[in-house]
Amino acid sequence: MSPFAPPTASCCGIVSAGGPAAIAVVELRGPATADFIRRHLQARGVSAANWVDGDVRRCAFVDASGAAIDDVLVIVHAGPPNWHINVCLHGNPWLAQRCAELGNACGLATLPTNEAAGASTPASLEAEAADVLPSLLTYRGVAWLGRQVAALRSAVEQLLGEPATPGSAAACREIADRFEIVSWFTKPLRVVLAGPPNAGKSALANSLAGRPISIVSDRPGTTRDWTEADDDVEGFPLTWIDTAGLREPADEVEQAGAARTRDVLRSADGVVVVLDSTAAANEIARFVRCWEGPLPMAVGLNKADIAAATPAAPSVLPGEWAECAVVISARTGTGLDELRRQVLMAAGREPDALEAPAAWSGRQRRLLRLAADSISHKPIYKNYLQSVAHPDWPLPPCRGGLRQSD
Ligand SMILES: Nc1nc2c(ncn2[C@@H]2O[C@H](COP(=O)(O)OP(=O)(O)OP(=O)(O)O)[C@@H](O)[C@H]2O)c(=O)[nH]1
Ligand SMILES: [Mg+2]
Repeated sequence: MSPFAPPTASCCGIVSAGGPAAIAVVELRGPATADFIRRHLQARGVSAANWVDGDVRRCAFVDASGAAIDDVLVIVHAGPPNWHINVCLHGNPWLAQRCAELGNACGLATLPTNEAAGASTPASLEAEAADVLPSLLTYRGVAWLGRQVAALRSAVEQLLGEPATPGSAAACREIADRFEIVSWFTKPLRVVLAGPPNAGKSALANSLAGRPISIVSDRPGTTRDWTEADDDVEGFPLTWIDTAGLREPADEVEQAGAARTRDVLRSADGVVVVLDSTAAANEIARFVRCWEGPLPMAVGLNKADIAAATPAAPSVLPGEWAECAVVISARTGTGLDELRRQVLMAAGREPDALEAPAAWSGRQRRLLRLAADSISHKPIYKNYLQSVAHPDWPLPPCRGGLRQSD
């Protein structure tokens, strides 16, 4: 079926693969979807009567009595009267099953099995998005991908309507390169909290995680092994890793703890250095001098609640550390949001990039790069571009063994 052909009957089914995942996706199509929306989706914000193609809407998913079942995101691929929506639920298989059953009860037949989860070649951008949705870890990721279906299609249509120029090739490459954004939502950013003993790393880890993951004590050398906690920072998944303090080890166990900290530092995406801003300036300077890790994403000047009005720490930090220093208190929570923002910025999680069209599958990325490389052969360029937006489009003459399933 062409991705643009109106559905002939109302149907629904689970289109995400079975098994554990962050998100489960149920697809509903056809006029009877209106009944499902009326009975089972309570929009938070714009009412369903005003939804338009390309919208991503947050709703309460409720049963027939109005009792809440889940908090969901609805991607509107097509509005009334021939609705086509994806309901993105938390990845519990029971929730997806319940959603599909309630769809059936509203007169939506079960989707033909070849269109349900596991079909190897996506027939449309919508189906290709449904393949990726379950691996996204936050609703911000789901909302981003939901909007991308319309954004990618319209970017491709715009390129097809313009003369093929070097600027068009550059635009194709930019869209292809934004494929990286998928990993922002599928792989949590791993950020180590490192610093001298007693700086407040564990207290900070607990505050950031919102629950006690590490023992806090005024005895230096308390943390011996690393612990980690998942966080959702403005919709970006992130894992904080609390580590043993770094100093000349007092004993063998502490030495082993410091060695583990160095191992974790090597495999992480970045580090936040935590310093006790009430410590003597020469102690802080000595720690900075001996630091062998990467340039910090942020420096947390901790214990602001008891620090002097003008603590010594900032004045002894090298320029690059001072630039990313944030005054914080793990105890009161002061400065923690700013610290989180600083980390996101250092990791290049640019909210503006989410507004631009992006490839979200390896197939799309490869075709966009092939289109850019073929810019001087207009028919081939256009054929590759058509294939980006229409996965079932007959492929252009093969270069480099591109298969339908790539
Ligand atoms: N006033 C104040 N005290 C803090 C703050 N953060 C931590 N502390 C105290 O500082 C001491 C050390 O805190 P920890 O979190 O255990 O320090 P750590 O850096 O994990 O220490 P090690 O595990 O030994 O490396 C404890 O007594 C905490 O209560 C803060 O923001 N303000
Ligand atoms: Mg600790």
